[in-house]
Amino acid sequence: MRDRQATVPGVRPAGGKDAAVTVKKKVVLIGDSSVGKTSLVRRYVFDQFDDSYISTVGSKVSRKELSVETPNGPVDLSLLLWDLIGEPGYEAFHAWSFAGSHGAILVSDLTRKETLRSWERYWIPALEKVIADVPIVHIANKADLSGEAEFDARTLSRVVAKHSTSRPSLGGVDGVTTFLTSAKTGENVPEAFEALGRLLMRAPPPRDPFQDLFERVVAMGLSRSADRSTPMGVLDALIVDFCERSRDEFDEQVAMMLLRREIERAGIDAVRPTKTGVRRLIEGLSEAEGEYLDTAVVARHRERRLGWLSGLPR
Ligand SMILES: Nc1nc2c(ncn2[C@@H]2O[C@H](COP(=O)(O)OP(=O)(O)OP(=O)(O)O)[C@@H](O)[C@H]2O)c(=O)[nH]1
Ligand SMILES: [Mg+2]
Repeated sequence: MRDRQATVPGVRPAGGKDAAVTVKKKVVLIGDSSVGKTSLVRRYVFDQFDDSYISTVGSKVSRKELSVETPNGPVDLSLLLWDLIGEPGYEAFHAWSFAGSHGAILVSDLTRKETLRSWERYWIPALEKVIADVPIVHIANKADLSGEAEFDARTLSRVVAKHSTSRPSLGGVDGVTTFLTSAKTGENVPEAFEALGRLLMRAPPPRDPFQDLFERVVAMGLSRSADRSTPMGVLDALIVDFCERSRDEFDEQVAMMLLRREIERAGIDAVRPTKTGVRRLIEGLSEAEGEYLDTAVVARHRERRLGWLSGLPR
């Protein structure tokens, strides 16, 4: 995300009442597949719910405006909600997406305890590798299925307390950072997002102008060392490679839309990609890049990507 700084439309003395300030914040929604990340965003942004399940390929970004009370008056907050693929195999893409985030929403599924365990096993360490101490709101979703629950609010709080102690801004000084939600009924959904909004406004503004750049460099380093020994690993590398190399051409959202289209055209199931499917994607991406890049550059990209593929077993 390029525009990470607060935008201040209109001139207003600092600290005045009736503030006309809009602050933009990038928030990542993370957690295992099918915990309900997309459903939570859909409920919060559009007040809708859908029982069918379509796994998110790559990422989808939605925007939600809200007003947050601060000691200096109300602040208009624009949340850019990055809803990410929940498959932990997309390590490089996750690292790449985390860079520049101001906060996170960690989601688990109340009916599957392993989704809570994977916070500690995968999501929290992955996030901490890329970004510094950012506010996090912790959600156990599908509260409407309480009869099938495999853990409760106390277990959730215990897990959160364990990893919050070393991170001061996660301590929830002025409020709750854990929620039992239901994207289906809407229970606690706005409350959870609004709690993060308040935490974001409480946390100190980005201190270091090089922080974004630093996080991006860390993320790219992690992406390069990610496992490419499986079709999913190569697909993961391809997604980052395409997004990163099209940064000069167009916005990340556009890159992701293009990628999703090519992934679909290649007939790839992002949960179980095959070598043949990934090869088709490489050719599709070359074709797409041919529309706006030099032939020599397209050929270089294609060769590099086919090189990753050649490391895979037949
Ligand atoms: N009963 C119930 N079902 C839910 C709830 N939230 C989501 N679901 C269902 O759970 C399934 C998965 O939801 P998604 O929102 O697509 O999950 P996700 O975390 O985005 O999954 P990935 O994109 O694969 O990472 C869908 O069938 C949803 O309808 C909820 O609060 N209650
Ligand atoms: Mg999803």
